[in-house]
Parts: sequence; C-alpha cells; structure tokens
Amino acid sequence: MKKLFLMGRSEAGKTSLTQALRGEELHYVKTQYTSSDDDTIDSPGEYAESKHFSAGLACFSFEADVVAVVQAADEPYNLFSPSLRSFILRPLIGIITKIDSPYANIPMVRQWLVNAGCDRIFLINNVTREGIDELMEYLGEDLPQMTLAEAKRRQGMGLNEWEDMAK
Ligand SMILES: Nc1nc2c(ncn2[C@@H]2O[C@H](COP(=O)(O)OP(=O)(O)OP(=O)(O)O)[C@@H](O)[C@H]2O)c(=O)[nH]1
Ligand SMILES: [Mg+2]
Repeated sequence: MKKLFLMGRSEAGKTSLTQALRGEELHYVKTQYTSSDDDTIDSPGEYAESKHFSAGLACFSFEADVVAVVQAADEPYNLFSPSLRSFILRPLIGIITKIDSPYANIPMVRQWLVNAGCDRIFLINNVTREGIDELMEYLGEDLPQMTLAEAKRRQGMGLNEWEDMAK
C-alpha cells in the first residue's frame, strides 16, 4: 500500500477522506497539526494557505510514497501554482472532493490540478464513498522497490524513479 500525503486548503475534505479510506463514518475533526498513521499523512489546510508554512509541506512529503493535492469541487480559487510538481520528488496526484456540491465546477478544478502537474486525478464524494474504490485500487499497487544505482540510472535517462521504463 502506498503511503499518501494529503495537502489542500482548510475544509477541502482531507480528514474526511482519511475516514472514508478507513471505512469510517464521517465525523468532523479540525486538523490542528500534521499527523501520520500507517497509510496517510494528513496536514492542516492552513499550511497550504500560508506562504510561511507551505514549504514545510514539501518536507513532510518525503515521508510519503505519493503526494495528493486535495481540492473541493466547489473551491472558488486555486492555491497551488502551475508546475508545483517540480519541487516534489514523489508521484503527484489530484483528488477532487465534494463532487456532490451544488456549486461544484469539476472542469475548472481539474484544470488547476492538470496545471499543477498531477499524474492522475480522482473524483471523490466522501459522504457516499463514490470514487473511493478507484483510489484504493491505485494506492494498493505498491511502487517498485529499487536500488540507489537503479534510481540513478533512471535519472540519467531523464526519468523519474517511479516512471514506467516502457514509456
Ligand atoms: N458534501 C460533502 N461534504 C464533504 C465532503 N468531504 C468533506 N466534507 C465536509 O467538509 C467539511 C470539512 O471536511 P474536513 O475533512 O474536515 O476538511 P479538511 O480538509 O480536513 O480541513 P482542515 O482540517 O481544516 O485542513 C466537513 O464538514 C465534511 O463533512 C464531500 O465529499 N462531500
Ligand atoms: Mg483536516
């Protein structure tokens, strides 16, 4: 199972997503600090919202196998820069939550995540668990283990360590 790091603005649905992934009923808990369990690292939205703290997110990301930008489908503006992935040395995915919101604008949020450089984008409703199985399937596939020599060989070919050699 890949360990997932979640970052996104407050109320984006990160903690709810961890509950949905664990099969729990949703219960609101404000995230006060970055916390880690076996499968996920959850961060407070204020880290993504503050210039001073946002660099810390990159540091936490090194503890994870995959980094997710979580954005609710009804967010009115985007916090994440284009090409964000260039300073994260992990696969980057996008997770769009609250796809059930009456104010959802999925094409707009998807475009923000594409611009950030996300490899894959998942659409999730944490309340009904729509989309959770697809995300679980992706997380269930372990990343290939490799030696430092193999990682360097890939870098020498201009590939990220986790990229498929066949591409
Ligand atoms: N309708 C709907 N509500 C959701 C969904 N996901 C989360 N929520 C609600 O949105 C609110 C905020 O969710 P949280 O999971 O606490 O958000 P967070 O990103 O962890 O926020 P911080 O801890 O402040 O960073 C809660 O009231 C959730 O019940 C969803 O997919 N659909
Ligand atoms: Mg939270």
